[in-house]
Amino acid sequence: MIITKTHKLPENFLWGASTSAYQVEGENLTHGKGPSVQDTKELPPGTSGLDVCADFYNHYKEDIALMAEMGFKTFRFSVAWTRILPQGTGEVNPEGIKFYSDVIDECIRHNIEPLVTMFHFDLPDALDKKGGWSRRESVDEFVNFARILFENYGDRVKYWLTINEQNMLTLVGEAIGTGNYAGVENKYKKLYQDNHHMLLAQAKTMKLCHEMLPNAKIGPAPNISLIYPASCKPKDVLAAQNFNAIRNWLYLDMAVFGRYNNLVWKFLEEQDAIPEILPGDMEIMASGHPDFIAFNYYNTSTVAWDDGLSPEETARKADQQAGQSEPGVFLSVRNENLTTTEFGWEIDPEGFRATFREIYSRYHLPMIVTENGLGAYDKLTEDGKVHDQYRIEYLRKHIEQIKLAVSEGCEVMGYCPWSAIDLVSTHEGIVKRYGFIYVNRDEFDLKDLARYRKDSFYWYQKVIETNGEEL
Ligand code: BGP
Repeated sequence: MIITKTHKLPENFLWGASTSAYQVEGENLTHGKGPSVQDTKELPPGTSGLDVCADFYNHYKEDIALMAEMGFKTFRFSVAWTRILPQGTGEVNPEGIKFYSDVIDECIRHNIEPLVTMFHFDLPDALDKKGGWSRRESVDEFVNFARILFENYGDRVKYWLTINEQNMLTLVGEAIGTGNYAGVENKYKKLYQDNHHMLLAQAKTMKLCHEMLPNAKIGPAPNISLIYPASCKPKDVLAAQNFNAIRNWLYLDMAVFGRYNNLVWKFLEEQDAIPEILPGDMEIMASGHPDFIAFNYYNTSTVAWDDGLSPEETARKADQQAGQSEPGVFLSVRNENLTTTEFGWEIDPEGFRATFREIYSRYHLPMIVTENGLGAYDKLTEDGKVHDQYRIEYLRKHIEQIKLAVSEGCEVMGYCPWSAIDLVSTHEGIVKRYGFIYVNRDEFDLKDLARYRKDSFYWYQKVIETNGEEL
């Protein structure tokens, strides 16, 4: 299909950007906040702890003012569960309730719509120690937390996201710092039982949101990206379908249709990992109904059929970065058509458009992008500038593809790249920067934490001002 004319983005398009609590706030064990698994995990080597991060906790007014200066229509941030409930359940921390209330008020004062993620990788440590999501009780623990959020912020927050990247928690939880499988006999059995509980918690929360806040909208926020077959060999296509189901469709089929994806079910049968499903569970799953699909997109993946190569050959072909291969199901390979970031992440704007098309044709719900962006070692010049042309290029190419997807009939509500401001990366410390706003600190030297506008800040300001016409 040749597109000669792109459509304009909708007038009320939600331009903004994203952060998450544990990566941006700092003050991680003060002001009444309890530890989450992010605070107790072993830090990736060479990276600083989470006690300061970007110090958003103390700079939120300045930071939101800068977002307003860029013209943000929305700001996606997450609530730290343990700032609200230090133990995950039980006693509420009034200071935590007040902090997010103030953040929300500050957004509204600047006409920025708060887009709130309830859970972004930071399970309360107290609950984790009891077994985390493996326990049935975790479902209602989450719903209890959600109810507190709806009660306290539902008068002002219209857009809610349930769980950030539940698929990544399931697929690569160890790398995120949330998975501990020591002594677990069948890792898949545990992972997909945890996953079942998260899916139940999400469905119940979406239902509760609609009951308590009839004017609010809520959706899941997985990381969705299309999987390509390594070649047009029919078996490679089957392998790509396998991984698409395991990585992507399991999560959205359940959120939208309330049913297990059949390819995933087969995979779980083969792994002896069918989760325990209690009577009534599938009715709960079917009662959720998201209003939209939020998704994070960084890059596509490419897979081949696993044809029983020798271990050496498999290692040669396997994608070192993602390392996501499943014997007999799919084998990840590098896509030689794509360039990579300086951190080795493939860059694929057209895959972004393909992902929109695929999600929309499967689910027919409005979509909002809640993460997309490029991590780099940005440098602050002596006169306080950051020339991040590479980031501008990356974002421009991705926004062009949103416009094409919209012109093809995909409903897109908004775009929130990662990240609004520099923050601590999940794996690579604070020196891997994503923000439009530079935070003056190094990995271990906190400097003065002053904020500087990067070149991308001024560029994005223009993009928003022209509703994406000027890229
Ligand atoms: C996503 C997470 C974010 C963020 C981002 C970038 O998976 O939702 O929290 O960390 O990836 O990844 P990284 O920080 O590893 O560069």
